[in-house]
Amino acid sequence: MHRPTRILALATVLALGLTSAASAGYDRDTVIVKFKDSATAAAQRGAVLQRAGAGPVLGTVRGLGANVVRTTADPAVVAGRLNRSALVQYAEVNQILRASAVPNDARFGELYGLNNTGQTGGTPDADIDAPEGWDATGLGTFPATGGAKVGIVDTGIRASHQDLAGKVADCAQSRGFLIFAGSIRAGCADDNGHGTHVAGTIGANTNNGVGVAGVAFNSPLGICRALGGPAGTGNTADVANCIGYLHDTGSKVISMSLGGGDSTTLRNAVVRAYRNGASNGSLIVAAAGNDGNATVNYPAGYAEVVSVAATDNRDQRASFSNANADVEVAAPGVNILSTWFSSDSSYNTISGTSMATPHVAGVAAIIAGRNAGATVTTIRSRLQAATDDLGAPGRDASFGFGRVNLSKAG
Ligand SMILES: [Ca+2]
Ligand SMILES: [Ca+2]
Ligand SMILES: [Ca+2]
Repeated sequence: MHRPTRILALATVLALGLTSAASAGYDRDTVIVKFKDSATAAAQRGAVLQRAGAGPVLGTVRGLGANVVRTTADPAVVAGRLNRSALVQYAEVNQILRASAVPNDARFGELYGLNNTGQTGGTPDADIDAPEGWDATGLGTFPATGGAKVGIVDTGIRASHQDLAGKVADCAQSRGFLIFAGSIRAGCADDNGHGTHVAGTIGANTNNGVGVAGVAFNSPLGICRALGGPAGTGNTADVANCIGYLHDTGSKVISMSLGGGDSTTLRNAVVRAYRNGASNGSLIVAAAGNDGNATVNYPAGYAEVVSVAATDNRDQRASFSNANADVEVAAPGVNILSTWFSSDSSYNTISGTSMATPHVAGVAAIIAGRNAGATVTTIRSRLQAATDDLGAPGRDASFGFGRVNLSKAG
């Protein structure tokens, strides 16, 4: 079916009030105790531990003389008992420290998709494990540069936004063939917001003290505005034109939060950019669609393109998210906070498979950055493996291989 189609940006706008919260915990099996220097006899120490419900000693803390002691009781209670002993200098619970790669961005705590502590009423850890993933992939010091370039076909970008400044490496538009006669033109300003939101999820300036964090914050962005029509619409030729531009300017990953009908031109653009999965190709990710049924949208539906479904803060399939055999991975897409186009310090919370797609593009970019020179086929298989299986065991229509998890990114 090669009917002319209008391609629609796939987002629905929702408002949400948010609170931030952080939970601290401690190891349930151990307690830390330091005896006074006067308590030298092992039998004496052992008796104190036994009365408090602790023991045996598992080890010591290097250079401090403190012991790590096993307990089957509540470590907080055990520590309290030990602290009442005249032989104990101090005792305390063995606290769990948060992953070190927690950035200082003012609103990071609202990004449940990156790190879910239950702060939006969801399930803790229903997230992409971004802090753990940044640590595991060597990004825990928040470098601003050095990542694989990500191309975005969308409504453009507010390049002067405080969380996007300096991110745009390539900027162009293809819009309205009656206006531009099919050529790529300069300029990628966003007059809609959708593209700026997507860009922030992929690559917002991170650990800069303000706003949000991006998944692949050290990736430069290639921006091509194809959805310049009313309400975030564009045509097949414009989208295909942008795919060609972003591939030719070196984007290793191309993110498309859009969808519509099948088209020979669109498919040919995807096939050309994918390069049969070779090392000179671009990995293409696209939104599965917001019809809430089994509809297959394009470009997601092409075999060359990774189709992305949306989850919520409880790792459930979003009610609007399409489910079909082509869905390849899932990511958070409900009530996602990101950068907005209306001012250099504006943010907005919206929903859609459009919002899930850039989470996946970010994970793919980090994989591509760690595997420079690898084939797109290899990067794609590593992306499929960097997931937590949800729903029916194995690949399924709602989640594909599962919700992406950056800490599994190889
Ligand atoms: Ca930021
Ligand atoms: Ca596909
Ligand atoms: Ca599954």
